[in-house]
Amino acid sequence: MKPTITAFERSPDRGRGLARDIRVRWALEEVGQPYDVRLVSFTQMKEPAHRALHPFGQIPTYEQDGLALFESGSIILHIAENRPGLLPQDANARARAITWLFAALSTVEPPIVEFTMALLFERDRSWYAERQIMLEERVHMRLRDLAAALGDAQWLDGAFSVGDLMMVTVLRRLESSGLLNTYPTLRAYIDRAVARPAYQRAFADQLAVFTQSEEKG
Ligand code: GTB
Repeated sequence: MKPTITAFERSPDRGRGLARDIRVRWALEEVGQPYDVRLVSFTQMKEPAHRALHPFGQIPTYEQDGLALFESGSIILHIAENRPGLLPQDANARARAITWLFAALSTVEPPIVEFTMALLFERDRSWYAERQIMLEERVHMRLRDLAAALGDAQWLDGAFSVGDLMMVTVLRRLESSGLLNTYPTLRAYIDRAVARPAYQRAFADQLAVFTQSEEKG
């Protein structure tokens, strides 16, 4: 059975690859697994039928053969563990790739999300400018260390893995902020990753959903 994932019926990012179903789409494309997509509105996401799949009423979810998962990290790890292409065979290398997946989610993503959410929703607050300096520096701290860890390598640890996939989707959230401008190796890392045919297909499919929703009005 093909897996079914959920995605925004009309994504607030206008299909620019920022909603987290891109991670799942990209992982499925990398391993060559066809899938179906069920689109959900913001209202449907909070209804019992969707909450039965996702306790927090969000996307993405993943269903296949009686298994239902939520959390993009858990979903892409499941995909990577069940089909070749995103995790190395060697046990230690595999553990390190999974470590980068966790690092992306628990060490790099939180300051990026906090920074970008403040940009979007807190601009009118009296304390915005002062706080943003601190949030920006927290992001830079992670970007500096990540750039040092990557060095001149193509990927974070050997071959492209689930860790790179997650890290790149996390970093892409900074695209419009300009914060990546002073990290040429991270810029090249992201560009290398998004040039992968699997990413291109995932992006095009996500964008098509938004374009079609606009056409319907
Ligand atoms: N930790 C969960 C995971 O990794 O799967 C987080 C899931 C999550 O945040 N889902 C968001 C959602 O369903 C969509 S991706 N939000 C609706 C809600 O909570 O009611 C987050 C997102 C949304 C929009 C943009 N954007 O417009 O740029 C970027 C990211």
